Amino acid sequence: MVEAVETMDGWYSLHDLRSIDWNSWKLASEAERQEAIDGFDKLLSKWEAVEAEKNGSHVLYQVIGQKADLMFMFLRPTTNELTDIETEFNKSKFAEFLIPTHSYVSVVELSKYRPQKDGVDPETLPETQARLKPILPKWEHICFYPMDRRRDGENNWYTLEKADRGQLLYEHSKTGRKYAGKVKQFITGSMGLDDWEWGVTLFAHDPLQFKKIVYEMRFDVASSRYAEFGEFFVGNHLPREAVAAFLKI
Ligand code: 76R
Repeated sequence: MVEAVETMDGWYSLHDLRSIDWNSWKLASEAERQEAIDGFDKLLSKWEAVEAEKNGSHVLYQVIGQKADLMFMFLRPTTNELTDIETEFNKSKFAEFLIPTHSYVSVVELSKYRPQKDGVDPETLPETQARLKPILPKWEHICFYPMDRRRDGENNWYTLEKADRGQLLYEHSKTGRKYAGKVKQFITGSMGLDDWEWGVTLFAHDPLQFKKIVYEMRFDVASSRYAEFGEFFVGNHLPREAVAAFLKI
């Protein structure tokens, strides 16, 4: 039996994707639409206040293509707070015009593959805590997809020794670091929480950088031999101030 790796786990994460029912939105009265927009703005302000207090974080993106229209990513200390957000949102006027299309539950994860420096537990470091409880960037573009580590005959991540997995992830991280300032990544673990093993959420100023990093990483052994990928969702940032104009009929 090979050794697992200890993970450091931070805030719980919910990716929540919705489509807008544009027909019923158009058929609604001006007053109803305004009520929906105002209520949504209130919710966004409430979530912004939580973020300002560093008790969580969230982002909102407009999804490209037909998989959804809106993608939220919420981070909170507990899963109860995530269901509270969902329930309050579902009861809102705006939600009457939304169709849930996809969701993903996970938790911000860092792993302890690297040997401890000077006997200091990395989890106690303020920089680790900041990465486990991050304020999500509001960069122009987002890319979200789930992935698994392969367990197929010779290509089984889960029968590799820990040191070998650590080495492959170190090499993977060298590719990742080439994209410093261009791509920001958040790895959320979802074993026991959702259908895949990890969620990958990337932020970029230029969406082409998603294609470049994912393409380049396909050649890292950690991905070429040991990764399986799910559906991709890509979007453009939708700031609170732009929501009313986006919804205007
Ligand atoms: O601890 C760290 O964050 C630094 C080293 C590092 C680890 C341990 C790291 C760095 N990653 C790690 C773990 Mn990653 N990462 C992905 C994807 O599309 C693909 O081929 C893979 C999807 C991307 C794009 C990406 C980007 N990484 C992981 C894990 C957990 C593995 C496990 O435990 O088995 C997954 C699933 C995963 C997947 N990674 C980086 C990046 C980038 C950009 C970096 C550099 C971050 C930086 O140092 O700034």
